[in-house]
Amino acid sequence: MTKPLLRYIQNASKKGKKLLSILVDPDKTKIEEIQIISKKIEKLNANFIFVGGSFVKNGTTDLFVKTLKMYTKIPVILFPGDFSQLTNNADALLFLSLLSGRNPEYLIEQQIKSVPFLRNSTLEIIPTGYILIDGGTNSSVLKISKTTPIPQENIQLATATAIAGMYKGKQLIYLEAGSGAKNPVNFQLISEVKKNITIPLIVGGGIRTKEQLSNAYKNGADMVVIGTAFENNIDFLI
Ligand code: 1GP
Repeated sequence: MTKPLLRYIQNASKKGKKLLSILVDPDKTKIEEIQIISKKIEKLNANFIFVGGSFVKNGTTDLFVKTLKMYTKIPVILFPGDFSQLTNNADALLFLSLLSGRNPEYLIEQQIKSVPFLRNSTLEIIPTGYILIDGGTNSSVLKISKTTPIPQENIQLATATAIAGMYKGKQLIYLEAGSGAKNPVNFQLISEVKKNITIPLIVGGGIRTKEQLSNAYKNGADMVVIGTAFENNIDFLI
């Protein structure tokens, strides 16, 4: 895989090559399980492994990613719930701003807190506009961020938020229904956002079937992120 990873994602998006990322949460996965999980992720031909979660204990991510790196060459991208989850053992970081929310903690405070670490870090930093869409459950990200998601039917607001993110210089837009969402991001919303941005689009939250995965791709997702379905039925995509 060519580095930097953002370039790889941009090229894939231009060529219409669809990308898959598997999300693993250090809070839910034991270190001893990493070897077997890495094999399964390789079998799926996933392009990236995302590591992160809402309730990860301080210091856990470092050893977790280090161990992951012992068993797989798939690039690891941090998808942190907060700045304590940063580690140089990963390849890149989604530098998230929660654009759908109005909580300064996740718009700028966490980002400032990460600076002392990032100034001396080797991580590739990827500015990412993170947009929460109502997935029909009170997901961890909603509880932690104390923000209101955009309703699925408010396609106009979701699209304007994504465009504003692009104008602000974000390199990726991530439409998130929340981990374990009852309803994944609806296809009209994906399609409308995709039509209106020129940067790659990530979609995640509540995708549990091959059909939902291919619908997300068909409607414009350049990358799909799957976590819960992989945890529950590790073979569902094979
Ligand atoms: C959550 O988008 C990811 O941040 C993945 O969601 O766990 O529902 O697959 P799931």
